Amino acid sequence: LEPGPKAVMITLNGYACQRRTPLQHHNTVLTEALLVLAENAEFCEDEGRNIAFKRAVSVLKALPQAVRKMGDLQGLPCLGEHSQRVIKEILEDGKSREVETTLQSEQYQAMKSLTGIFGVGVKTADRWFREGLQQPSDVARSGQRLNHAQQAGLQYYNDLNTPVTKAEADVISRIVEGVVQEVLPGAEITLTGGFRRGKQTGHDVDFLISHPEEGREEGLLPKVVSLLETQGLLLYQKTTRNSYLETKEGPARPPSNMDRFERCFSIFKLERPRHSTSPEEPPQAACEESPRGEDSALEQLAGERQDWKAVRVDLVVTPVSQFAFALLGWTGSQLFERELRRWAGQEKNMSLSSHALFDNKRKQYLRASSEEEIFAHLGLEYIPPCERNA
Ligand code: DCP
Ligand code: MG
Repeated sequence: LEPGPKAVMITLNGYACQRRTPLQHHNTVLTEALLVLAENAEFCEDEGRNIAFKRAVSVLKALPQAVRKMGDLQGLPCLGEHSQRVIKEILEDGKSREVETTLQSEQYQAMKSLTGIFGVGVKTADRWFREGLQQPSDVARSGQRLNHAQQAGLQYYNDLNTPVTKAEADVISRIVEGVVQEVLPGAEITLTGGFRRGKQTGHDVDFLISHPEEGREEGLLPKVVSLLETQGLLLYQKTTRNSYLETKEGPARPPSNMDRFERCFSIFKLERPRHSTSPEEPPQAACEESPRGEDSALEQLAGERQDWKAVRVDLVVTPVSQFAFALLGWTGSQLFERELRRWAGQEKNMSLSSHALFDNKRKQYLRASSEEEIFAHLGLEYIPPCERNA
């Protein structure tokens, strides 16, 4: 047999935090298909399957070229039998029947719309679906008991399901910066989350707030929130207090995934630019029609175009001693974070959180004032934010 074109075998490490994963990659047809299955597994509360598909996706994202034949996958980690079957079908037929069926299923579509409501998780969405609700307007009509977050989620459904642009994130950065400076001169804000990884759009805007002098950040957030409210900039907010406690024995096991910083989940009321007079102004892209326009009957003043947009913003306050951990923990991606914690636990017998790194063997905390130091403590090569898009 004639050998085909010479195969270049790519090797990749097994943990996403050992790999460089750029934002732009060469296998979007495959990753988008597998992400549908990952999402569907999440809707079915099948955590194992959800993670398995996400790991497969992250391996494909890290490849330096497009996959053309199954042989290209030889030796790659995290590609389970199910993922391979889907990939094979797409390489041969251009699409996967399982993915198509999933996309068309009533349950998937309903769960997608319902979990798209801010404040609604998989459990609630699933209960509503079983009660016959399929979309936000059904929920609005049904007279369900809703908490404040869910009420806001319904009310601003269209805006909150329209991607936030980098330009909008920059406008919000300037607003937050101004308010924080007014409350506590010298405090610093840092844009984290997807935007720090180089994404041009996101579902929200994430900030860390800190002060170079330990302890000065205490009591800051309620004042920031109250000033934002006075200025009419908040449509919704829920502030929770810091509940992090460090003990000599290390973090409680299993360490909670959720961090314990003082934080504010909010919805900003962001003025839309009137006329783009200077190139520095945010582009009018912010004013494009929502992809879910058919639901506009909901709350957003039926058809009436508002001169503002609702945008989800998370404000997280960290003492400067925990800043590097908070930065690493809030930059994401979610899978990258998960893999960092798995690496720490399984390979290094350490516990990593957004607050600290604890060496379980030596029973001591490992301090760090930069992300680079944390990677070094973990015995990992440093991966910059723009290559953490696992
Ligand atoms: N994060 C986490 N666990 C949480 C909350 C957040 O690990 N419970 C981390 C990982 C995320 C980052 O914080 O990447 C920000 O959370 P987002 O949900 O905002 O995720 P992204 O900013 O990455 O995505 P998007 O662009 O959609 O906002
Ligand atoms: Mg985000």
